[in-house]
Formats: sequence, structure tokens, C-alpha cells
Amino acid sequence: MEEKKGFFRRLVSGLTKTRDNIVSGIDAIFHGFSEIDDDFYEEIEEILIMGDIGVHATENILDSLKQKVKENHIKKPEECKEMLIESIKEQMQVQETAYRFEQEKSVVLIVGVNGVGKTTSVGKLAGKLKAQGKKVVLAAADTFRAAAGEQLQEWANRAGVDIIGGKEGSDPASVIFDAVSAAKARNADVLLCDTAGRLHNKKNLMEELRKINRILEKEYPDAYRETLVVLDATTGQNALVQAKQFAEVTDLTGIILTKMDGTAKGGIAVAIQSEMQIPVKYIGVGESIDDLQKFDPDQFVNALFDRKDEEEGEN
Ligand SMILES: Nc1nc2c(ncn2[C@@H]2O[C@H](COP(=O)(O)OP(=O)(O)OP(=O)(O)O)[C@@H](O)[C@H]2O)c(=O)[nH]1
Ligand SMILES: [Mg+2]
Repeated sequence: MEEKKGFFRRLVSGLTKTRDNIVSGIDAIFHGFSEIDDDFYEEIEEILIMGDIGVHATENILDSLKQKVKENHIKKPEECKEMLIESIKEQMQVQETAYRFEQEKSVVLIVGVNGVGKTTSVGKLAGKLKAQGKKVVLAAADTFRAAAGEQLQEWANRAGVDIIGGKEGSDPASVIFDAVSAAKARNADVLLCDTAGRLHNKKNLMEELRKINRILEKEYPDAYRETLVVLDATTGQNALVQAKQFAEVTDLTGIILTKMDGTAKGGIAVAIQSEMQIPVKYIGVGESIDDLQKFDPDQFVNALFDRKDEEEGEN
């Protein structure tokens, strides 16, 4: 009987293309250079930027690396690989409080442009919370796209949780209103709200989010608020642009980075946190219900460099 691959192994295999994109180049530099000089640093810089790690994070990583090399009196390029790995990890620290919403009565708003994986992530998150024994209610506030409600209904069935929806074309804010009433009446632990990725235009989309936020503030003031923007890792630097646009209309508290499986642009996980100062809280590595996990920077970098993770357990 074949045992299901652990999440770490799936992450390692999912990051194959990103690894080919970043790590093989870095290894070549470590072996190709005989001393640590400006050319050596420039080559590393180029690889990190080409690997979607972003200018901001790359600068920080190089500064930190140079300092470590100096402090430790390192002379040989191959000796500073561990230091580079450490410097990358430093860019992505998730605070202890990142998952407070799981412990409190909370409302989680999921936002993002169309097709990034919002509905799928709501479904997967519902499954995880339900497995922890939480009472979960879903709000199907994407009333714009035909069949969006049915898609979320399927996830609700899969996860075994309640769902509140509205008719196609109905007001998303009124679905949120109804869902809040249901969450209160049913004493839900977590209300998870799926939203539309596309309305008639971007202005409408942002206006709708403001309206939803007003309803939540007014009707559910005692619930702990979490707003997660879903970003598709395969879009690389574009994901960063999207995050910035959503940050203008709503207080983002975290990022869900999807489609990390099979993309060469996984380095974006580092870029986004460094640039936005918003933590990646979950990553998606596939389409099934257990393919969403909490983001662990150490685990991520270990998987990227294909090193053994200290704790290969699920998280
Ligand atoms: N490979 C892979 N596919 C994913 C992942 N997350 C979501 N998808 C797929 O991406 C596609 C779009 O996902 P949805 O959840 O419908 O995206 P959405 O953001 O809700 O889209 P709209 O409702 O149209 O705005 C689906 O085919 C999902 O199965 C992931 O982590 N990995
Ligand atoms: Mg959707």
C-alpha cells in the first residue's frame, strides 16, 4: 500500500521548477567561483532577482550575507551556502499571532482577483478548521460569476460545513449580512467569506469590498477580523501588484499563496513578504482539500534547497 506523500515531500516536488530556477544557478556560482568578490555577489544577486525573489528582498539578503561572511571570516564561496540559506529565511518570519483567528470567534474575508484560487482556498481552509473541531460557516458572497455559489456549495459538502448563499446577481453585502446572522445564531467559531474576483470593473470590485467591510464592522464588531488576499504564485511579480491594490482598500492581515506546485516563480513568496511586510500564512500546492498548509519559512527554504526538514510532520 502506498503511503500518501507528506506535505513536505509534496512541497519539495512542487518546488522543482523554482529550485531549477534559483538553486541550481546558485550552486553553480558556489562551485564556479574560487573567491568571494564583487562578481560573486553580483552573480548571486542576478539569480535571486531572476528567481522572482524581488529587488527589495534580494538587497536585504545580500546585505545579511555579506555581514555574515565578514563576521565569520569566510574565504571560500562554498562555505557561505548555509549563510545564504539563513539570510533567505530571515526575510520571511511569521509572527506567533498569525493564526490567532483560529483560536477566537472570527470572521475571515478572502479577497483576490479572478481565478487565483479564492473559492478553492476557502474550501480547503474550511476543511482544516472543521478537522480541528471548529464550527465553520461559509458565506458565498461571489454572486457575480454564474456557478460560483455551486462551486462553494461543493466545497461545503466536502468539508462538512454550513453555507449561506444568495441568488446569482444578488447583493454580496446582503449575503454577508445574512451569513453574520447565521454565524451568530449558530454560534460559529469561524465565518469564512468567499468574494468575487471580478465585477463589472475594478472600481466596482473595490467598492464592494468596502461595503462588505462596513457590514462586518457594524454587524459583527466582536469578531476577530482576518483579511487574506489570495495570490497566484504563477503570476510572479504581478501578484505583488495585486497585493498592493487590495492593500489600498482593505487592511490585509495575510496572504494565501496558491499554485506553488509546478511554478518556477515560487521565489515570489520571499518577495511579497519582504516588500509588503504582510506574512504569507498559507500556501496551496494542489487542488485537493489537504493541499493547503500553513506557511513555514524554514520548511519552505529547506524544501527549496531540497534539504531534509527537521520536522517532517504535517502542520
Ligand atoms: N495546481 C493548483 N491549482 C489550484 C490551487 N488553488 C486553486 N487552484 C485551481 O485554480 C483554479 C481557480 O480556482 P478558484 O478557487 O475557482 O479561483 P477563484 O479565485 O475563486 O476564481 P473566481 O471565483 O473566478 O474569481 C481551479 O481550477 C483550482 O482548482 C493550487 O494551490 N494549486
Ligand atoms: Mg471563486
